[in-house]
Amino acid sequence: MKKTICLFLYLFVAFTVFADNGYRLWLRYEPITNGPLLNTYKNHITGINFPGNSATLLAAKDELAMGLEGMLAKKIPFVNSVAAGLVIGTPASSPAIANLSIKDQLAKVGNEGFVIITTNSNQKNVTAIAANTDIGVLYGVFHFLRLLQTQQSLQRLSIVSSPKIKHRLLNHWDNLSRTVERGYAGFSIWDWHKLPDYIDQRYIDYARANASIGINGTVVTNVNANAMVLTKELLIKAAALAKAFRPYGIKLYLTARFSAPIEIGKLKTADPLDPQVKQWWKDKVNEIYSYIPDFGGFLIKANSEGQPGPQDYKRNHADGANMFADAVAPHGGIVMWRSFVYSSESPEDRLKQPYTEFTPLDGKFRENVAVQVKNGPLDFQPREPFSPLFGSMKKTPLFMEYQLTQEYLGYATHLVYMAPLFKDVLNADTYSKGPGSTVARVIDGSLQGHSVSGMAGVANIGNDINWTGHPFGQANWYTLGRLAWDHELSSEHIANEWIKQTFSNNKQFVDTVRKIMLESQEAMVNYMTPLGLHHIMGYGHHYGPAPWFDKASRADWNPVYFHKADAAGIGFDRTSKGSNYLSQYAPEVRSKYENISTCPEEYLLWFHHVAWDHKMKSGRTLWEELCFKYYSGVEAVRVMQKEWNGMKNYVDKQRFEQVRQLLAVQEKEAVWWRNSCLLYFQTFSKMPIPANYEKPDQTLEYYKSLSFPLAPGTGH
Ligand code: BDP
Repeated sequence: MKKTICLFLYLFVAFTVFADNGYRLWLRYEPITNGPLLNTYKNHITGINFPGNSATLLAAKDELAMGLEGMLAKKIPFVNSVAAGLVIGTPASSPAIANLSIKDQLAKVGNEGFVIITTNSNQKNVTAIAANTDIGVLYGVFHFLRLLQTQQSLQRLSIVSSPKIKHRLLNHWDNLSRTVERGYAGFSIWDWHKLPDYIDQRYIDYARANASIGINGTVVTNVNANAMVLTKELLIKAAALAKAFRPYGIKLYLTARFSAPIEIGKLKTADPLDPQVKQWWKDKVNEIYSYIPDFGGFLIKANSEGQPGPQDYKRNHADGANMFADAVAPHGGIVMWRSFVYSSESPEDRLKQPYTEFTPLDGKFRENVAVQVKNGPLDFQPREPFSPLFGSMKKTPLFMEYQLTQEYLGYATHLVYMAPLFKDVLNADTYSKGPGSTVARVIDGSLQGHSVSGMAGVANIGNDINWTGHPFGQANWYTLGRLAWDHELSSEHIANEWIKQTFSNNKQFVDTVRKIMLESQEAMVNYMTPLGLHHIMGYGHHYGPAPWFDKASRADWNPVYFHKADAAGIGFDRTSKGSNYLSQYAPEVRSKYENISTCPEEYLLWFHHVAWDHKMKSGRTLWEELCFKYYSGVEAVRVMQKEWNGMKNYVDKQRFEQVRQLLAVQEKEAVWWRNSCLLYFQTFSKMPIPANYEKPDQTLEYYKSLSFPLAPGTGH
């Protein structure tokens, strides 16, 4: 009997210590193992003075109680005393907060920000978490828990924090059938069948995770929209989701199918200038608000990749967007109109089309319309220059759209930390109002003085136990929220925060894993699309390399359209001698890229068709450099593997093993990318792969013969 109990206890301890399925994300609240620090926390926090009982404050209290109990291994009571270590609330909810002289700080933080300061009561240090609103308090509580999880001192805090961007959003490309377009982490977490009566705990945990990083909106349906979500039955289900999210400050948005008035409204047209159509949308919107009083608004993909839109009726994007804007305006809703458009009829360089269609409409959109722009001009490639729309549309608020799901970045099998990619675009200078007109200032609204601002990430979330498939995919979700809150945070800082909360505060672990993360994007660029190559992946599913593919129904879906390799060289000439895409940028940007000698080599083949024997800065020829880059990409993954293997003792067995296996797949696929791309491009360059490199172990014919009919992410 005794033995059985011992064995049980042993297994229990072993399981809790060594297994972590990743479900808790960065909100793990593990016991703090640093003894002296734990003691200072315990001495400091003996009770919580936190009056108030709104749904949001109750959520904050629950989170705090759970977090503190987990980290301090002790229940911390809620007390009336103001000297017990923590006082929390708004001036309205908490007399203790109302008594503090923090008016100046509170005046700075607006409706969502918070103040965390160290004050004194009866000679005891007290931490005050204060805000103007309940949601500000919740954000403050999450920030405080982050300080503890990352083991910061509580001695002299003076934090005044508010979001730089107003709408901080996830975009789910989730279908009502629960497949996820470009989703690699299982099925959709929205269980439409069981809604509205069954509220899965996942919805609450999703809301907690989002609130912890400041995300305040979610578009729950695919941009390739299904009109059915606008029917009463589905709207009632959506309302149940909105209700679950509400205490966490998260608004629900939907995608609207432009042709819905025909499909579900039985009208003959969806013409945005038709009075009946306008009325149909007004009625529909009123109905939505009757179920969801704080409905956020619509995200719309129109006249793109076969989706219906205003151009079907010879109207333009502004006509379309404004119709929706007028319908949601009385309720305070917004319209996010996507600029990701390109037409099959236009022979124009595909990269030029969004600018060509949207720039003339600048100033023609209603005030509650934002144009949502993908970070780059093409489509979420491992590396892209910034979209020229960020510099050209000055009168329209522009939302940033990033893709967290790794459609073009190795699915959920490759480790790639996207903060450097996101920051690269944010830091880019558009010069639209002179030097310093960075994309960050465009999208936070400060450059042009817009009060509406937004940043969205196409979610990488599914019903996999750890939400994102790859344990490191969680870092990209985390990054989106943190950067939308404060785009000045560095990639290093965000990585540190995430690693410490998600895994461990151990310095060696943090330093090694941060290095892996920070180098991961460059590694991927090198083994997939170095030197400015782009869009050379498999057709349709976008899995793996297929630079040879030329059978798509439209030219600009073919990799050969994008790399233009021939006997003379490789790359897409987008200078004034080529497609003149560069004319869409300010002169300062244009001239830098136009000139092959000043064009950064990381974008060389994005902008120029370059001879195989062109001398690169390294002294190598272009062909040799291409080989060098592809081989370095693979080498970098091998280094990542070695470094991760050295982390075995610092991480739970389950996640260690997952990452180890995934890195092995990544290495294999990096080799596949390298070999097939080089063997294919070699058919044009006719130059040898330098002898000191390992030789491709398969032929080009073999790589070409591979097919992937079951690749995930393409179901509808
Ligand atoms: C492309 C995806 C496609 C999306 C489209 C979009 O392949 O599935 O519908 O982007 O953003 O990259 O609308």
